[in-house]
Amino acid sequence: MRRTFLRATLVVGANLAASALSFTPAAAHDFRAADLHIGHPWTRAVAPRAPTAAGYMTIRNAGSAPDRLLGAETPQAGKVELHEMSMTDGIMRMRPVPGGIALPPGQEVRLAPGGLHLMLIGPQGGFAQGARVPLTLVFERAGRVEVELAVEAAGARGSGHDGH
Ligand SMILES: [Cu+2]
Repeated sequence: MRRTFLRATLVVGANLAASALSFTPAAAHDFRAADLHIGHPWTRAVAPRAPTAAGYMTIRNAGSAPDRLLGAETPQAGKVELHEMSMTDGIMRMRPVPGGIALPPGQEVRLAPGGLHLMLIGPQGGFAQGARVPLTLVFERAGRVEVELAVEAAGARGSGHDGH
């Protein structure tokens, strides 16, 4: 009995931690390409006929030269666009980012819910929680970089909690 109670408490604690944006997950996965560090690329589970899915990650440019994310591709969606959210007349809208996402040297850029994100148009066959979606990021300087989006729960808001 006591053991069961303890376990339930731990689950509650994990959920609270996952709701904090600063939470650094044990399950995070990272990719490096030259001077770029790509932290925990993730997306949400979507149904087979969902029109879009969003992709999030952090990109840190540890080098001394600027770089730029020009676009992305995946075999599992019709196409991928770079989007940003902005408030217009009190309404959040998203629009394509012209010219790509600037990656200044020594800085980290966050693609996160409510801000910059990748928009996967026409995700094919849906994304199941726990799966990985292969993604090629195309950078001006670093070139093509292969990463994987971790598919998290449909309602996931922050980075990195994979639900186990
Ligand atoms: Cu979008």
